[in-house]
Amino acid sequence: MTVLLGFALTLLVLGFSRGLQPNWVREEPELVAVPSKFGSLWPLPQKVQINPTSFKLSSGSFRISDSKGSSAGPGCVLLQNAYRRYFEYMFGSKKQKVNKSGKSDPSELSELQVWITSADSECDGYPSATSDESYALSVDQPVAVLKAPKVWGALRGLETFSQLVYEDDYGAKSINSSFISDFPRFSHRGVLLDSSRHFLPLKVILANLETMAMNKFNVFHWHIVDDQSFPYMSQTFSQLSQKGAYHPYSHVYTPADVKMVIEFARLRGIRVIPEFDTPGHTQSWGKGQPDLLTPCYSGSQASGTYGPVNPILNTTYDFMKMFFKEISSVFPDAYVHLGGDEVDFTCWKSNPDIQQFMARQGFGQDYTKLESFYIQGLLDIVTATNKGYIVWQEVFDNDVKLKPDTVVHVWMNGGGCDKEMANVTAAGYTAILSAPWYLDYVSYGQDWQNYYKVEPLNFNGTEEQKKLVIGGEACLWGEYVDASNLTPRLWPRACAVAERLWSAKDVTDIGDAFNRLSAHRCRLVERGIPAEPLFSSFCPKEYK
Ligand code: CP6
Repeated sequence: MTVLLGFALTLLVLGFSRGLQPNWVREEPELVAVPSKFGSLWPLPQKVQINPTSFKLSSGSFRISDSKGSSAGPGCVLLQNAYRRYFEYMFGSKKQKVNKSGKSDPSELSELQVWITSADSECDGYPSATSDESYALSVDQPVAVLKAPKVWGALRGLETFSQLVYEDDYGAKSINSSFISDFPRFSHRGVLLDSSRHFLPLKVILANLETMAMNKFNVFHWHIVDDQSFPYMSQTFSQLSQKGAYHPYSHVYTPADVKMVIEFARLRGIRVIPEFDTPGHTQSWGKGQPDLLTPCYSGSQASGTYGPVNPILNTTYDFMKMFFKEISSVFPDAYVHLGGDEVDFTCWKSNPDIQQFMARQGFGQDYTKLESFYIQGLLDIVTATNKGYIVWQEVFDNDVKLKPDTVVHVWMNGGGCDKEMANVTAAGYTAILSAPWYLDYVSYGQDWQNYYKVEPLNFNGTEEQKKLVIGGEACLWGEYVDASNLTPRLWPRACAVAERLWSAKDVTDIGDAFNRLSAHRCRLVERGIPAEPLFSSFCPKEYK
């Protein structure tokens, strides 16, 4: 038996090596990364001019400092933190001797001055959907200057500056004379992580936020709870995580944990948008909140299993009122994500009380009407907490009455989602796109190129409609992802989405993207992020 199997395998291997490969092996392009004229910049800034003149940077004398006219001074913790962070990314954490000769070397760049130009730097605020992330960077003698209206632009510009620094052939840090002016194409550039299918330790979430900042992402969509577990520790309903988390102490996010995520993200110009997905995807809620879920029936008997949130009880809405009141005060962002996806009607259909309610309301057999009834109630509750909301596309598809500033999150049909984008924006709603960017789905080869080639505005619609597309999100659902594989699965594949959402529409040269992304990925590895390789390659500093 073993011999036979071995023989069959040998044949298979021989077959493959004789050119009988399936075409997914042969189609792999033979790309070798070569230097791009844009170096390792990622995502590519809107306007880039890199000149041949180069300056040396020495860790002993180089400084990042507040410019004289800046509205953010030494008291701006956000900027001081960022200066330290980027100094270490450029030079490492080892202190080197200060150059005490006093003579200034004309080929050396000694300073980067950061100049916040608007009277309100927003240093102590939270980033928002309308934050100004623009900046202008001039790298020239005698000092480099980074000008930005707000701290958010300064953060993006510091990342860009750090990406311009390279090691010359003798190992000395250098930077070329450069002029860059930059701003994002889309304002909503997100990454979804799912901490319910697997608990994600705080360290993993923070490392991901750090990597998001390196790619100018600005929204962390925290799909924090789902069917499988409820790791959010609620202060109002402690039983939810007590009973619903994988482990009541080790696999929960305490209020202090959540605060830390929010502050860590803020310091990097990243919004934290939590998703509390209802009425479906709520099995874990039921464990700590009796009567919240719908009892399913088999025949005339309750079967002991539960379905979506029970939409016909007043207690459901009382609970949601208190729960979202807490959420609205814990999470500072102006938006919460309310889910509303993939509601399975089987259980609702089986329940006699629900059937009776349907009849009384005149819903007939149309369970989308019941779903809408629930969502409508929920939206009113959340509106009363002064938050805006994002919902998955089904909520729009089911004709729920939405506030005009509702954001509809399009996730279905991958490349065939153009119709949905057209419909959502034709109805006047803002949209974010995720359908082509499900990064938990893995396949052989350079799938980043498929993410890269997406053009979010390639749907039939007016200019007015296109303006309603505020961005997109790369989604890493958690069924097959935990702390062991999250980072290399997400990076550098999410980088493709980052550039599509930040850079100009005509930045589509896949060869140049490959060259820059190869170098950018090596930089991620150098910075301690275990990002997977794009293809056969080596990094200058991978051997340690
Ligand atoms: N979980 C939740 C999921 C998904 C959705 N919502 C999902 C569906 C299809 C694919 C991947 C993920 N795992 N809550 C849909 C938005 Cl292919």
